[in-house]
Amino acid sequence: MTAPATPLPTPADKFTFGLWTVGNPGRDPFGEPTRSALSPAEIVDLLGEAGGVLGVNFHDNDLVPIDAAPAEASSIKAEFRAALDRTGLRVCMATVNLFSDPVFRDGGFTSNDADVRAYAIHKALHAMDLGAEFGADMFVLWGGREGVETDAAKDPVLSLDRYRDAINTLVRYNADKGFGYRFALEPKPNEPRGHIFLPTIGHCLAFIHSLDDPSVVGVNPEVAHEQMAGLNFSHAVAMALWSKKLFHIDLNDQAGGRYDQDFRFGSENPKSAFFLVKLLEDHAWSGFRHFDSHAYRTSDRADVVEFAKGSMRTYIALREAAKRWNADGRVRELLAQINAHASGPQLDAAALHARTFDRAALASRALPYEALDQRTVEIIMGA
Ligand code: GLT
Ligand code: MN
Ligand code: MN
Repeated sequence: MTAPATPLPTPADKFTFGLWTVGNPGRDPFGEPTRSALSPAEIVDLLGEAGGVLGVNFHDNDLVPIDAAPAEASSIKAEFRAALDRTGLRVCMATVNLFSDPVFRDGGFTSNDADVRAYAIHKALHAMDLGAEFGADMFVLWGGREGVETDAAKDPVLSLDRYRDAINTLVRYNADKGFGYRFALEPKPNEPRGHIFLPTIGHCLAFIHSLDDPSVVGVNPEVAHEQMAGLNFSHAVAMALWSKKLFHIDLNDQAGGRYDQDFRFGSENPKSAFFLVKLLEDHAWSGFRHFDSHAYRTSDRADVVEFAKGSMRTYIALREAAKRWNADGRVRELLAQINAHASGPQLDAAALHARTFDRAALASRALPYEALDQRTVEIIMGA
């Protein structure tokens, strides 16, 4: 049996990459870079080479260094724009770096220092200007430094007030300027802080309802981040979908609850990646599929191109597998058996109170989940 052909990626697939992902030079906490740094324009060209990519995303300082003089900023922007024009890529999402500079050593929006909090908001407003200049309409907020190592440092309730006030300010600026951004909060439980505020999707969803205008704020779940918290990523995404708050997604992979590995999507847990893709496709989710991952530190530029291609190929292969799963005769037969009693009358307390049940009969209805899971694994493997 020959494996089914995997369609090539096209911009309609809405695949995007960050400048910091394919541009990652291979630095880690223990070692220096293993690849040479690429300019923003060179990164766009690399993505153009990968083929079928819709767009590129950036932090303010991925594009314009934090200390750049105005002339340097304009020439970087001009080169970047020329690269977008020659590759046909667009900017889909912008974000702000509130984690690299030492000024943010104790956080930005939740720093104990009012001047640092003010600077963080100022920097985010300027990052919104920059993203809007390139047509971005999605703004991600990853608060990697918003947290503590010791709970002696901050009152976490006060910190949430400060976090909320900062986001309210960005949302008001967005409305005043007519930028049309939607904001996506990205949780992570730890790293680089010992404990990060808003550690999971559930925390973010609850927090959003405290905002003055929750309508323009949603979430950006990242595979690795929920898995670091030991959670089922598809369930986190389902909660966001169910709440109509899945604004963006960061696709990558992770081997268990360790440091954030940002591996290529589907490279570590293809089965959970399958269920994620199936969930997004079954619910016709229309957002950007952003690969927030980087190539192994051992890769050279050519292998980084393979990494980018592979990320998209895996998504498409899993989407094709999900179609096969939905159409598969054996799957349908098993689902029909499993769901034979799935619908019932409307819930009514009086009727339920009075009803009698045959517990033994209910407990003996067939649930062939082993057979269903095995069939799933075989479909994923193309067996
Ligand atoms: C950083 C982090 C990512 C976030 C990026 C957006 S920055 O690379 O590890 O998960 O999505 O700020
Ligand atoms: Mn991310
Ligand atoms: Mn990550």
